[in-house]
Amino acid sequence: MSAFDLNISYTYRVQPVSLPVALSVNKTLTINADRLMRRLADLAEVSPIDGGGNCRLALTAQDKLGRDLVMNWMTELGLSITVDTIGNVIGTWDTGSGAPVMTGSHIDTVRTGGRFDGNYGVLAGLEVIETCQTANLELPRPLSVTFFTNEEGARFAPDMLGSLVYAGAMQVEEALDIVAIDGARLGDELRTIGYDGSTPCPGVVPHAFVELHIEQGPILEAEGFVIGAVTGVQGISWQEVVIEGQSNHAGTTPMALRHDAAYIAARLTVFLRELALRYGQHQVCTVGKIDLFPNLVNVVAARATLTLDVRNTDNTVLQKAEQEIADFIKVLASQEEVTISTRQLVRFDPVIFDDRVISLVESIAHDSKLSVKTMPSGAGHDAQMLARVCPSGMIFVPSVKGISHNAAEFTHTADLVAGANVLLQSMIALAHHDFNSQASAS
Ligand code: HGY
Ligand code: MN
Ligand code: MN
Repeated sequence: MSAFDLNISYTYRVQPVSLPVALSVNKTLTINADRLMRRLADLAEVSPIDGGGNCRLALTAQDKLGRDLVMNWMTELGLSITVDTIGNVIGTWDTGSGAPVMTGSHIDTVRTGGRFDGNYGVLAGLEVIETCQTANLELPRPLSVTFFTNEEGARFAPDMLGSLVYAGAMQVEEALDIVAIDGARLGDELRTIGYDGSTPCPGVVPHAFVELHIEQGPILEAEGFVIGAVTGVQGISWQEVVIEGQSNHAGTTPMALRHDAAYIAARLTVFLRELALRYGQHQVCTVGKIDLFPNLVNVVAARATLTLDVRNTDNTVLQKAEQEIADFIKVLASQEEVTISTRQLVRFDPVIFDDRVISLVESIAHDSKLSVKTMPSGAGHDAQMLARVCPSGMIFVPSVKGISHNAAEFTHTADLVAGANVLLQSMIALAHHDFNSQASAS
């Protein structure tokens, strides 16, 4: 199986059971909003970009600074901290016994990252633990908060890499040899920033995993909901396409004699947009990265290297889209007399979260008088990898105008606090829940 042929078919469907929300949910307990907002502001100061966002590409010096800050907070809370062989960092409050209830997300960003994507889920997890500690809550299980390595996949593909290795779906040796878009080897970068840990992967299997994240889309805001009880994550297909044309003089070469890689890349980009519009529903296609060679004003481009990001909640439709794109590439290559090669960077099937966790999030939101909508996630998340090994789910809060992967990313404080309180109650309830029996330990 190639490193990136991750087309692991996956079903983790259990019979829908409704968890009694009354399960030891300590309803009077709430998080400390000022403390959460202060930590979000402090982390946003680490490698800021214009407009209030961040650029902390995975395993760069900037990522290290963010990691160091969050690890300091974990240390201040007296958590036992592990760094594993792919650089995932896990802080655990060792209360109770047995497998922990885990939350977490990521603190690496894209180049135009917002301050909430990933960061919010990690810092809310820290806040939940500190709230429980301060209340001297007696919990039957430990609570862990994790930041996973390279969730974004913007520098090293695939995305959600740290949680993929944590869940045992990729060998760490394979992951360490991945080469970045800038040519660096992942294992070398991990060592350079000092996060080449020794804790083995796959990691400890959590009792349950729940991730809090901004929606990064327009739905919750447009429909007036505060909480999203996430049902799963859509399928993701990333490819790198290399078009080998022929450099030539921009002024002297007749149009009929050109093998123009830039023009062919443009035709492929238009084809993807038109395919997504033709399919409608959940189909999305993006060409996010195009590199031309020699990339000069008066030279017909010899080579174009571009990335295709194609997603759908329905795997069959996603496969149909992939096939259509492959067929079009073949037609383009013969029409334009060029060679076009493709390399699969990522292929993740759609993931369905555990009904018991979905219904727990829903009922806690209801119980807290928060409007809640069940919905799939358009973005990939670490929870989709943890779902391979334990009951997992996610909580969404609205993104203003649905903007993300953009410094203008914003979520109102009241919604951030509401989401963190739903995470608090969810983790407490999960700590008390015995998945092997209908009744729950009260
Ligand atoms: O690509 C994604 O969906 C995520 O932001 N890594
Ligand atoms: Mn994210
Ligand atoms: Mn992201």
